[in-house]
Amino acid sequence: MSVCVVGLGYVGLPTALLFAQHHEVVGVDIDESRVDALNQGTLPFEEPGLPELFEEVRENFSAAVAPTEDADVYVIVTPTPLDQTVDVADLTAVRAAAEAIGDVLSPDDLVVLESTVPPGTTERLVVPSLELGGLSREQFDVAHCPERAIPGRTLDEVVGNDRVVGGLDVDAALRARELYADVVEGTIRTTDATTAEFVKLMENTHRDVNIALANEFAKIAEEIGVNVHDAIPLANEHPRVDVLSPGPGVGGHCITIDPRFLAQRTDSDRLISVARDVNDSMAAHVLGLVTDRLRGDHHATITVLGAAYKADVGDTRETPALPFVKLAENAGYEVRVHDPHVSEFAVEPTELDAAVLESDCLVVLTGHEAFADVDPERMAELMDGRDVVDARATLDRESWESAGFDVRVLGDGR
Ligand code: SAJ
Repeated sequence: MSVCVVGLGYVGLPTALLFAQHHEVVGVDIDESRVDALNQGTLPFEEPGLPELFEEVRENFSAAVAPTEDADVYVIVTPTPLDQTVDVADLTAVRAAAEAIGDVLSPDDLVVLESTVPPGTTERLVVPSLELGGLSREQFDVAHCPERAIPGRTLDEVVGNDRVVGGLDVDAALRARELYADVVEGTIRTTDATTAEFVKLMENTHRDVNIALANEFAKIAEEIGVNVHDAIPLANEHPRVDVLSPGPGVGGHCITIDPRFLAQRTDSDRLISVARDVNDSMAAHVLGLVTDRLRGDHHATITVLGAAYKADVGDTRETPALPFVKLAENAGYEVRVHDPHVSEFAVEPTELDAAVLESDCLVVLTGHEAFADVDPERMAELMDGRDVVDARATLDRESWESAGFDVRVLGDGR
């Protein structure tokens, strides 16, 4: 069997390389430089295990800028961003991929959509786009198999997690299940395409709403004089409670966006929309903690530790650091950003010592393990101020306080 994976991003490329352990795979991307680099043996981003897998499957994998007609199976893994002007999914890339596949599609081929989409998209957009190539719906199979992998553990999760496959009909679901069974060790459940689309959006919306709840608990704890980081583990001892961790907001390409894909299809989204707003409000809340520390000195210099959207990854998509930096700059602060995982991050300087030199306040926005190892004594030598706001409860408070710092942790009202 020959597989063509369209979209070589954070999920598409690892998935394509996993398929290449079993099949001939052509990976397609509109970014010519990415295609050239891959054909010359260079990976476009970091992901644990990916270099080793790439090396192993090089003979079975090639990259191209357009789908090949030789494939029997096509998998679409293109981005589905939010069109911010109208708050609905921008399905341009999915439509373009389906139309390009439609041009080369043969009878009996299988097309699988992995991209996260609003309910109904597989049936109402993917199928008609494929049909533009000349075949009709009865001549090919279509299924939706939403990805469930978390960046930083993509390979382990693609292989290990259970999956849901929704077919436009039973045959399509069974064929798609067979395809994924080559690489997925978890259980693969079959359903219809729209249910599979809904399931994916429910998963990320569930996480967003639960993070919002943790963030609201953090704000309440500050008001009532309690440390939420003491309270959460105690609440989580209840067998049916699992409170997540508060933070400066929710980032990443999925959780910030997917709840809106549900909202665009319904008016029954009150809780979902409020949760989004709560999470979006956290950058301003953290800035409020900073302003309290700096006692209104709006000319102070702030050093942000962490540009990535979450711990120990180099991914800055939808990072809460960006709104925080914008708000802080608008308030008059000079802001520097340091992130050891994000070398290309546009804000200079990126070296820690230079970033903190003569700074008045440190603000931890990402819980990178590396930040737990930062030496507070060294920071005290370099900085002018002694204020720290830790929005991820990452630093060892005692050692920073012994070095003379005044540490404020998000959610600690004591
Ligand atoms: N976060 C918190 N508190 C928490 C957990 C997370 O503030 O307790 C923040 C993180 O710092 C980050 C954001 O939420 O900014 C999202 O991080 P995440 O680790 O929860 O999720 P993602 O976006 O990296 O990956 C999610 C996963 N979905 C779920 O866990 C339901 C992943 O399984 C999906 O495959 C992925 O979205 C996707 O592509 O849809």
